[in-house]
Amino acid sequence: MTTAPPAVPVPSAPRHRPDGSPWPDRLWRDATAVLAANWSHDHTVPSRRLYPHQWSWDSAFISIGLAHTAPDRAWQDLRALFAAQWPDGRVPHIVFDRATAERDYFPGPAFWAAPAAPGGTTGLVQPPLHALAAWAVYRTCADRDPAAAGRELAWLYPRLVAQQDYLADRRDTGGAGLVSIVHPWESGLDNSPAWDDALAAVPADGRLLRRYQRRDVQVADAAHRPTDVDYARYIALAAAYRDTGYDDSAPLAFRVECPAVNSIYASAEQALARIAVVLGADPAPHHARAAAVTEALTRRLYDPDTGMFHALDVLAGARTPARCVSGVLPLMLPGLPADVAATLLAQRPVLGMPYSSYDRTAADFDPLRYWRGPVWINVNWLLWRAARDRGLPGLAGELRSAMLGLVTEAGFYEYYHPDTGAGIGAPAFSWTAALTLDLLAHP
Ligand code: 9WN
Repeated sequence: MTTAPPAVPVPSAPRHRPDGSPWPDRLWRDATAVLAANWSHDHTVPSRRLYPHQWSWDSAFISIGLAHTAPDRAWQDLRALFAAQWPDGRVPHIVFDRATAERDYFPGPAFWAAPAAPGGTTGLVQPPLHALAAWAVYRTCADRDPAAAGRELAWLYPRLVAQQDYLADRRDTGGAGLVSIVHPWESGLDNSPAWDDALAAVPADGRLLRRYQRRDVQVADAAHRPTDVDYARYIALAAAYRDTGYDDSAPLAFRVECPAVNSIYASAEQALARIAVVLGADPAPHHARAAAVTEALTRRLYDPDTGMFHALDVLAGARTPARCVSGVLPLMLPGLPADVAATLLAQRPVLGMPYSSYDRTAADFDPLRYWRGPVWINVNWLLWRAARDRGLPGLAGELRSAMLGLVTEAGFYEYYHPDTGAGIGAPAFSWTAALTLDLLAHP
Protein backbone atom coordinates (compact mmCIF):
# COMPACT_ATOMS: atom_id res chain seq x y z
CA MET A 1 0.00 0.00 0.00
CA THR A 2 2.03 2.96 -1.24
CA THR A 3 -0.71 5.52 -1.81
CA ALA A 4 -0.48 8.90 -0.09
CA PRO A 5 -2.34 9.09 3.21
CA PRO A 6 -5.57 11.07 3.27
CA ALA A 7 -5.68 14.70 4.40
CA VAL A 8 -4.68 15.07 8.02
CA PRO A 9 -7.52 16.06 10.32
CA VAL A 10 -6.50 18.28 13.23
CA PRO A 11 -8.39 17.16 16.34
CA SER A 12 -11.15 19.52 17.42
CA ALA A 13 -10.71 18.62 21.09
CA PRO A 14 -9.09 21.37 23.16
CA ARG A 15 -5.49 20.57 23.92
CA HIS A 16 -4.08 23.03 26.40
CA ARG A 17 -0.99 23.37 28.53
CA PRO A 18 -1.50 23.43 32.30
CA ASP A 19 -1.35 27.26 32.23
CA GLY A 20 -4.27 27.32 29.78
CA SER A 21 -2.29 28.25 26.68
CA PRO A 22 -2.70 25.86 23.73
CA TRP A 23 -0.11 23.33 22.61
CA PRO A 24 1.24 24.62 19.30
CA ASP A 25 -0.69 23.49 16.20
CA ARG A 26 2.60 22.65 14.56
CA LEU A 27 2.95 19.65 16.92
CA TRP A 28 0.16 17.81 15.12
CA ARG A 29 1.46 18.73 11.67
CA ASP A 30 5.09 17.96 12.51
CA ALA A 31 4.25 14.59 14.08
CA THR A 32 2.23 13.69 11.00
CA ALA A 33 5.13 14.70 8.77
CA VAL A 34 7.59 12.50 10.72
CA LEU A 35 5.35 9.48 10.19
CA ALA A 36 4.91 10.28 6.50
CA ALA A 37 8.68 10.60 6.04
CA ASN A 38 9.29 7.28 7.84
CA TRP A 39 6.77 5.33 5.75
CA SER A 40 8.56 2.71 3.65
CA HIS A 41 6.55 0.72 1.06
CA ASP A 42 4.15 -1.06 3.43
CA HIS A 43 5.32 -0.19 6.94
CA THR A 44 6.85 2.58 9.06
CA VAL A 45 10.50 2.46 10.09
CA PRO A 46 11.33 3.68 13.63
CA SER A 47 14.12 5.93 12.31
CA ARG A 48 15.50 6.29 8.78
CA ARG A 49 19.15 6.09 9.75
CA LEU A 50 19.39 4.14 13.01
CA TYR A 51 16.56 1.61 12.52
CA PRO A 52 15.78 1.28 8.79
CA HIS A 53 13.56 -1.87 9.03
CA GLN A 54 10.24 -2.73 10.69
CA TRP A 55 10.31 -3.30 14.47
CA SER A 56 7.58 -5.23 16.24
CA TRP A 57 6.50 -3.16 19.23
CA ASP A 58 7.35 0.07 17.40
CA SER A 59 4.70 -0.86 14.84
CA ALA A 60 2.15 -1.30 17.62
CA PHE A 61 2.84 2.19 19.03
CA ILE A 62 3.04 3.70 15.55
CA SER A 63 -0.30 2.25 14.43
CA ILE A 64 -2.01 3.83 17.45
CA GLY A 65 -0.88 7.27 16.25
CA LEU A 66 -1.44 6.61 12.56
CA ALA A 67 -5.05 5.67 13.30
CA HIS A 68 -5.71 9.38 13.87
CA THR A 69 -4.26 10.60 10.59
CA ALA A 70 -3.90 7.69 8.13
CA PRO A 71 -6.10 4.72 9.17
CA ASP A 72 -5.14 2.61 6.13
CA ARG A 73 -1.51 2.89 7.07
CA ALA A 74 -2.27 2.05 10.70
CA TRP A 75 -3.85 -1.26 9.69
CA GLN A 76 -1.24 -1.87 7.00
CA ASP A 77 1.63 -1.49 9.50
CA LEU A 78 0.08 -4.24 11.64
CA ARG A 79 -0.68 -6.37 8.57
CA ALA A 80 2.91 -6.15 7.30
CA LEU A 81 4.22 -7.28 10.68
CA PHE A 82 1.79 -10.18 11.04
CA ALA A 83 2.42 -11.27 7.46
CA ALA A 84 5.90 -12.16 8.75
CA GLN A 85 4.59 -14.16 11.74
CA TRP A 86 6.32 -17.54 12.04
CA PRO A 87 4.38 -20.83 11.76
CA ASP A 88 4.96 -21.36 15.51
CA GLY A 89 3.13 -18.10 16.24
CA ARG A 90 6.08 -15.90 17.17
CA VAL A 91 6.00 -12.36 15.83
CA PRO A 92 9.57 -11.42 14.94
CA HIS A 93 11.20 -8.45 16.62
CA ILE A 94 12.48 -7.13 13.27
CA VAL A 95 11.08 -7.69 9.78
CA PHE A 96 13.88 -6.76 7.41
CA ASP A 97 13.14 -4.45 4.52
CA ARG A 98 14.39 -6.22 1.41
CA ALA A 99 15.23 -2.88 -0.24
CA THR A 100 17.63 -1.93 2.57
CA ALA A 101 21.27 -3.00 2.27
CA GLU A 102 22.78 -5.45 4.76
CA ARG A 103 25.40 -2.84 5.75
CA ASP A 104 22.72 -0.35 6.84
CA TYR A 105 21.84 -2.25 10.03
CA PHE A 106 23.74 -4.67 12.20
CA PRO A 107 22.87 -7.42 12.98
CA GLY A 108 21.03 -7.70 9.67
CA PRO A 109 19.23 -10.53 7.85
CA ALA A 110 22.42 -12.49 7.00
CA PHE A 111 23.34 -12.67 10.71
CA TRP A 112 19.92 -14.07 11.71
CA ALA A 113 19.56 -16.64 8.91
CA ALA A 114 19.25 -20.24 10.18
CA PRO A 115 18.49 -23.38 8.15
CA ALA A 116 14.94 -24.14 9.30
CA ALA A 117 13.90 -20.56 10.11
CA PRO A 118 11.75 -18.34 7.91
CA GLY A 119 14.13 -15.83 6.31
CA GLY A 120 14.01 -12.05 6.40
CA THR A 121 13.31 -11.64 10.11
CA THR A 122 15.01 -12.09 13.45
CA GLY A 123 13.96 -15.05 15.60
CA LEU A 124 13.48 -12.93 18.72
CA VAL A 125 10.20 -11.37 19.83
CA GLN A 126 9.29 -8.07 21.49
CA PRO A 127 6.56 -7.15 24.00
CA PRO A 128 3.20 -8.31 22.57
CA LEU A 129 1.62 -4.88 22.45
CA HIS A 130 -0.26 -5.55 19.23
CA ALA A 131 -3.61 -6.65 20.63
CA LEU A 132 -3.75 -3.44 22.63
CA ALA A 133 -2.80 -1.54 19.45
CA ALA A 134 -5.37 -3.36 17.31
CA TRP A 135 -8.07 -2.50 19.83
CA ALA A 136 -6.95 1.14 20.01
CA VAL A 137 -6.84 1.48 16.21
CA TYR A 138 -10.28 -0.13 15.97
CA ARG A 139 -11.71 2.28 18.54
CA THR A 140 -10.29 5.25 16.63
CA CYS A 141 -11.38 4.03 13.18
CA ALA A 142 -14.67 2.20 13.78
CA ASP A 143 -16.82 5.36 13.80
CA ARG A 144 -15.56 6.39 10.37
CA ASP A 145 -15.72 2.99 8.64
CA PRO A 146 -17.03 0.24 10.92
CA ALA A 147 -17.10 -2.46 8.22
CA ALA A 148 -13.45 -1.97 7.23
CA ALA A 149 -12.34 -1.75 10.86
CA GLY A 150 -14.23 -4.96 11.64
CA ARG A 151 -12.58 -6.77 8.72
CA GLU A 152 -9.12 -5.74 9.87
CA LEU A 153 -9.87 -6.86 13.42
CA ALA A 154 -11.16 -10.22 12.17
CA TRP A 155 -7.95 -10.75 10.14
CA LEU A 156 -5.76 -9.92 13.10
CA TYR A 157 -7.60 -11.78 15.88
CA PRO A 158 -6.43 -15.38 15.17
CA ARG A 159 -2.90 -14.13 14.58
CA LEU A 160 -2.89 -12.22 17.87
CA VAL A 161 -4.15 -15.34 19.63
CA ALA A 162 -1.36 -17.40 18.03
CA GLN A 163 1.18 -14.79 19.21
CA GLN A 164 -0.04 -15.18 22.79
CA ASP A 165 -0.15 -18.98 22.54
CA TYR A 166 3.45 -19.10 21.34
CA LEU A 167 4.50 -17.13 24.43
CA ALA A 168 2.37 -19.29 26.74
CA ASP A 169 3.45 -22.62 25.24
CA ARG A 170 7.12 -21.99 24.40
CA ARG A 171 8.33 -19.29 26.77
CA ASP A 172 7.05 -20.28 30.19
CA THR A 173 10.50 -21.38 31.36
CA GLY A 174 9.69 -20.73 35.01
CA GLY A 175 6.56 -22.91 34.83
CA ALA A 176 4.40 -20.33 36.61
CA GLY A 177 2.50 -18.90 33.65
CA LEU A 178 4.84 -15.97 32.96
CA VAL A 179 6.82 -15.30 29.77
CA SER A 180 10.62 -15.53 29.88
CA ILE A 181 12.67 -13.49 27.46
CA VAL A 182 15.82 -15.09 26.03
CA HIS A 183 17.58 -11.84 25.06
CA PRO A 184 17.51 -8.25 26.44
CA TRP A 185 16.33 -7.05 23.00
CA GLU A 186 13.11 -8.99 23.57
CA SER A 187 12.17 -6.64 26.39
CA GLY A 188 12.30 -3.54 24.19
CA LEU A 189 14.11 -1.98 27.20
CA ASP A 190 17.31 -3.35 25.78
CA ASN A 191 20.07 -1.84 27.83
CA SER A 192 18.17 -1.66 31.12
CA PRO A 193 20.17 -2.29 34.33
CA ALA A 194 17.49 -4.93 35.00
CA TRP A 195 19.56 -7.34 32.88
CA ASP A 196 23.00 -6.59 34.34
CA ASP A 197 23.08 -9.49 36.82
CA ALA A 198 21.77 -12.07 34.37
CA LEU A 199 24.06 -10.77 31.61
CA ALA A 200 27.14 -11.02 33.83
CA ALA A 201 26.97 -14.80 33.33
CA VAL A 202 27.25 -14.38 29.53
CA PRO A 203 30.86 -14.23 28.25
CA ALA A 204 31.67 -10.91 26.51
CA ASP A 205 33.80 -12.20 23.66
CA GLY A 206 35.48 -9.14 22.11
CA ARG A 207 36.43 -11.21 19.05
CA LEU A 208 32.76 -11.22 18.06
CA LEU A 209 32.82 -7.44 17.68
CA ARG A 210 36.04 -7.59 15.70
CA ARG A 211 34.44 -10.11 13.36
CA TYR A 212 31.32 -7.98 12.99
CA GLN A 213 31.10 -4.21 13.05
CA ARG A 214 28.63 -2.22 15.11
CA ARG A 215 26.57 0.01 12.88
CA ASP A 216 24.69 1.85 15.67
CA VAL A 217 27.77 3.73 16.90
CA GLN A 218 28.45 4.96 13.37
CA VAL A 219 25.09 6.72 13.21
CA ALA A 220 24.51 7.60 16.90
CA ASP A 221 26.68 8.97 19.72
CA ALA A 222 28.47 6.02 21.38
CA ALA A 223 27.86 7.61 24.83
CA HIS A 224 24.11 7.20 24.23
CA ARG A 225 24.35 3.55 23.17
CA PRO A 226 25.25 0.29 24.96
CA THR A 227 28.92 -0.31 25.77
CA ASP A 228 31.01 -2.69 23.64
CA VAL A 229 31.01 -5.21 26.49
CA ASP A 230 27.20 -5.28 26.59
CA TYR A 231 27.01 -5.38 22.81
CA ALA A 232 29.39 -8.35 22.65
CA ARG A 233 27.06 -10.18 25.05
CA TYR A 234 24.00 -9.29 22.94
CA ILE A 235 25.67 -10.70 19.85
CA ALA A 236 26.83 -13.85 21.64
CA LEU A 237 23.30 -14.52 22.96
CA ALA A 238 21.67 -13.88 19.59
CA ALA A 239 24.17 -16.13 17.76
CA ALA A 240 23.72 -18.93 20.30
CA TYR A 241 19.91 -18.83 19.97
CA ARG A 242 20.21 -18.73 16.17
CA ASP A 243 22.54 -21.74 16.24
CA THR A 244 19.90 -23.80 18.03
CA GLY A 245 17.53 -22.97 15.15
CA TYR A 246 15.62 -20.69 17.58
CA ASP A 247 14.69 -23.71 19.67
CA ASP A 248 13.10 -22.54 22.92
CA SER A 249 13.75 -25.86 24.62
CA ALA A 250 17.53 -25.62 24.04
CA PRO A 251 19.82 -24.67 26.94
CA LEU A 252 20.11 -20.87 26.64
CA ALA A 253 22.22 -18.60 28.85
CA PHE A 254 19.58 -15.92 29.45
CA ARG A 255 16.02 -16.55 30.66
CA VAL A 256 14.42 -13.68 32.51
CA GLU A 257 10.86 -12.82 33.55
CA CYS A 258 10.41 -9.09 32.94
CA PRO A 259 7.60 -7.17 34.66
CA ALA A 260 7.05 -4.94 31.62
CA VAL A 261 6.84 -7.80 29.11
CA ASN A 262 4.47 -9.71 31.36
CA SER A 263 2.29 -6.67 32.05
CA ILE A 264 1.93 -6.17 28.32
CA TYR A 265 1.30 -9.90 27.86
CA ALA A 266 -1.57 -9.75 30.39
CA SER A 267 -2.93 -6.50 28.92
CA ALA A 268 -2.98 -8.18 25.51
CA GLU A 269 -5.43 -10.74 26.92
CA GLN A 270 -7.69 -7.94 28.15
CA ALA A 271 -7.61 -6.35 24.70
CA LEU A 272 -8.28 -9.74 23.09
CA ALA A 273 -11.30 -10.19 25.34
CA ARG A 274 -12.73 -6.90 24.02
CA ILE A 275 -11.91 -7.86 20.43
CA ALA A 276 -13.52 -11.29 20.95
CA VAL A 277 -16.78 -9.65 22.04
CA VAL A 278 -16.87 -7.51 18.86
CA LEU A 279 -16.21 -10.58 16.71
CA GLY A 280 -18.69 -12.83 18.52
CA ALA A 281 -15.95 -15.05 19.99
CA ASP A 282 -15.66 -16.16 23.63
CA PRO A 283 -13.83 -13.59 25.82
CA ALA A 284 -13.68 -15.92 28.87
CA PRO A 285 -10.30 -17.61 28.12
CA HIS A 286 -8.72 -14.19 27.66
CA HIS A 287 -10.04 -12.92 30.97
CA ALA A 288 -8.82 -16.11 32.64
CA ARG A 289 -5.27 -15.80 31.30
CA ALA A 290 -5.09 -12.09 32.16
CA ALA A 291 -6.07 -12.89 35.75
CA ALA A 292 -3.61 -15.79 36.00
CA VAL A 293 -0.70 -13.72 34.67
CA THR A 294 -1.52 -10.83 37.00
CA GLU A 295 -1.55 -13.21 39.96
CA ALA A 296 1.74 -14.92 38.98
CA LEU A 297 3.41 -11.59 38.27
CA THR A 298 2.51 -10.26 41.70
CA ARG A 299 3.52 -13.46 43.46
CA ARG A 300 6.89 -13.85 41.71
CA LEU A 301 8.16 -10.40 40.75
CA TYR A 302 6.77 -8.03 43.40
CA ASP A 303 9.02 -7.08 46.30
CA PRO A 304 7.10 -5.59 49.25
CA ASP A 305 10.38 -4.20 50.64
CA THR A 306 11.02 -1.94 47.65
CA GLY A 307 7.34 -1.52 46.76
CA MET A 308 7.92 -2.36 43.12
CA PHE A 309 8.39 -5.23 40.66
CA HIS A 310 11.82 -6.60 39.70
CA ALA A 311 12.96 -8.81 36.82
CA LEU A 312 13.54 -12.44 37.84
CA ASP A 313 16.56 -14.35 36.48
CA VAL A 314 14.90 -17.75 36.09
CA LEU A 315 18.19 -19.64 35.68
CA ALA A 316 19.73 -18.18 38.86
CA GLY A 317 16.41 -18.04 40.74
CA ALA A 318 17.12 -14.42 41.76
CA ARG A 319 15.31 -11.10 41.37
CA THR A 320 17.46 -8.15 40.35
CA PRO A 321 17.61 -5.37 42.96
CA ALA A 322 17.64 -2.74 40.15
CA ARG A 323 14.71 -0.34 40.31
CA CYS A 324 13.64 0.30 36.73
CA VAL A 325 10.58 1.82 35.10
CA SER A 326 9.55 -1.72 34.09
CA GLY A 327 8.93 -2.26 37.80
CA VAL A 328 5.94 0.11 37.86
CA LEU A 329 4.39 -0.93 34.52
CA PRO A 330 2.11 -3.50 36.23
CA LEU A 331 0.00 -0.38 36.92
CA MET A 332 -1.43 -1.28 33.49
CA LEU A 333 -3.24 -4.24 35.06
CA PRO A 334 -6.71 -3.58 36.46
CA GLY A 335 -6.56 -6.79 38.52
CA LEU A 336 -3.52 -5.62 40.49
CA PRO A 337 -4.22 -5.63 44.26
CA ALA A 338 -4.96 -2.07 45.40
CA ASP A 339 -2.24 -2.05 48.08
CA VAL A 340 0.37 -3.11 45.48
CA ALA A 341 -0.80 -0.40 43.06
CA ALA A 342 -0.48 2.16 45.86
CA THR A 343 3.18 1.26 46.45
CA LEU A 344 3.90 1.56 42.72
CA LEU A 345 2.35 5.01 42.67
CA ALA A 346 4.60 5.98 45.57
CA GLN A 347 7.75 5.43 43.41
CA ARG A 348 7.62 8.97 41.98
CA PRO A 349 10.67 10.19 43.98
CA VAL A 350 12.70 7.24 42.63
CA LEU A 351 11.77 7.57 38.96
CA GLY A 352 10.78 11.26 38.63
CA MET A 353 8.19 12.98 36.42
CA PRO A 354 8.07 12.16 33.57
CA TYR A 355 9.28 8.72 34.58
CA SER A 356 12.96 8.02 33.90
CA SER A 357 13.93 4.59 32.68
CA TYR A 358 15.98 3.92 35.84
CA ASP A 359 16.26 4.81 39.52
CA ARG A 360 17.37 8.46 39.65
CA THR A 361 18.98 7.88 43.05
CA ALA A 362 21.17 4.97 41.90
CA ALA A 363 24.95 5.47 41.77
CA ASP A 364 25.02 4.20 38.17
CA PHE A 365 22.07 6.33 36.95
CA ASP A 366 23.19 7.59 33.52
CA PRO A 367 21.12 10.42 32.01
CA LEU A 368 22.46 9.76 28.50
CA ARG A 369 22.83 6.04 27.95
CA TYR A 370 19.71 4.45 26.59
CA TRP A 371 17.40 2.67 29.07
CA ARG A 372 19.83 3.47 31.93
CA GLY A 373 18.34 6.84 32.87
CA PRO A 374 16.78 8.77 29.97
CA VAL A 375 13.04 9.40 29.61
CA TRP A 376 11.20 7.43 26.93
CA ILE A 377 7.84 8.53 25.57
CA ASN A 378 6.51 5.01 24.97
CA VAL A 379 6.72 3.86 28.60
CA ASN A 380 5.36 7.19 29.86
CA TRP A 381 2.50 6.82 27.39
CA LEU A 382 1.75 3.33 28.79
CA LEU A 383 1.73 4.82 32.29
CA TRP A 384 -0.52 7.69 31.10
CA ARG A 385 -3.00 5.12 29.77
CA ALA A 386 -2.75 3.17 33.02
CA ALA A 387 -3.43 6.33 35.04
CA ARG A 388 -6.52 7.09 32.94
CA ASP A 389 -7.80 3.52 33.25
CA ARG A 390 -7.27 3.58 37.01
CA GLY A 391 -9.22 6.82 37.37
CA LEU A 392 -6.20 8.98 38.26
CA PRO A 393 -6.76 12.15 36.20
CA GLY A 394 -4.14 14.10 38.16
CA LEU A 395 -1.34 11.71 37.30
CA ALA A 396 -2.60 11.27 33.74
CA GLY A 397 -2.63 15.05 33.25
CA GLU A 398 0.87 15.46 34.66
CA LEU A 399 2.25 12.72 32.39
CA ARG A 400 0.54 14.17 29.34
CA SER A 401 1.84 17.68 30.03
CA ALA A 402 5.34 16.41 30.72
CA MET A 403 5.46 14.41 27.47
CA LEU A 404 3.99 17.17 25.32
CA GLY A 405 6.37 19.64 26.96
CA LEU A 406 9.36 17.51 25.94
CA VAL A 407 8.32 17.13 22.30
CA THR A 408 7.34 20.79 22.01
CA GLU A 409 10.72 21.97 23.26
CA ALA A 410 13.06 19.34 21.76
CA GLY A 411 11.24 17.65 18.87
CA PHE A 412 10.39 13.97 18.33
CA TYR A 413 13.45 12.20 19.71
CA GLU A 414 14.01 8.58 20.58
CA TYR A 415 14.58 9.55 24.25
CA TYR A 416 15.25 12.61 26.42
CA HIS A 417 17.71 13.80 29.03
CA PRO A 418 15.84 13.49 32.36
CA ASP A 419 17.20 16.80 33.72
CA THR A 420 17.54 19.11 30.72
CA GLY A 421 14.85 17.64 28.46
CA ALA A 422 17.33 17.61 25.55
CA GLY A 423 16.54 15.11 22.78
CA ILE A 424 18.89 12.09 22.63
CA GLY A 425 19.30 9.16 20.24
CA ALA A 426 17.53 9.23 16.89
CA PRO A 427 15.67 12.41 15.81
CA ALA A 428 12.38 12.17 13.85
CA PHE A 429 11.56 9.03 15.82
CA SER A 430 8.32 7.36 14.80
CA TRP A 431 6.75 6.19 18.05
CA THR A 432 7.40 9.54 19.71
CA ALA A 433 5.56 11.27 16.85
CA ALA A 434 2.76 8.68 16.82
CA LEU A 435 2.13 8.81 20.55
CA THR A 436 2.17 12.62 20.45
CA LEU A 437 -0.76 12.41 18.03
CA ASP A 438 -2.57 10.10 20.42
CA LEU A 439 -1.90 12.40 23.38
CA LEU A 440 -3.18 15.42 21.43
CA ALA A 441 -6.28 13.50 20.41
CA HIS A 442 -7.09 12.70 24.07
CA PRO A 443 -7.24 15.86 26.14
C1 9WN B 1 17.37 -3.48 18.94
C2 9WN B 1 13.64 0.22 17.42
C3 9WN B 1 14.21 -0.46 18.66
C4 9WN B 1 13.20 -0.48 19.81
C5 9WN B 1 13.82 -0.92 21.11
C6 9WN B 1 15.07 -0.07 21.37
C7 9WN B 1 16.04 -0.20 20.20
C8 9WN B 1 17.30 -1.96 18.94
C9 9WN B 1 18.70 -1.41 18.98
O1 9WN B 1 15.39 0.24 19.02
O2 9WN B 1 16.48 -1.55 20.06
O3 9WN B 1 16.11 -4.02 18.81
O4 9WN B 1 19.42 -1.58 17.99
O5 9WN B 1 19.11 -0.85 19.98
O6 9WN B 1 15.68 -0.42 22.57
O7 9WN B 1 12.88 -0.78 22.15
O8 9WN B 1 12.13 -1.33 19.50
O9 9WN B 1 13.13 1.48 17.75
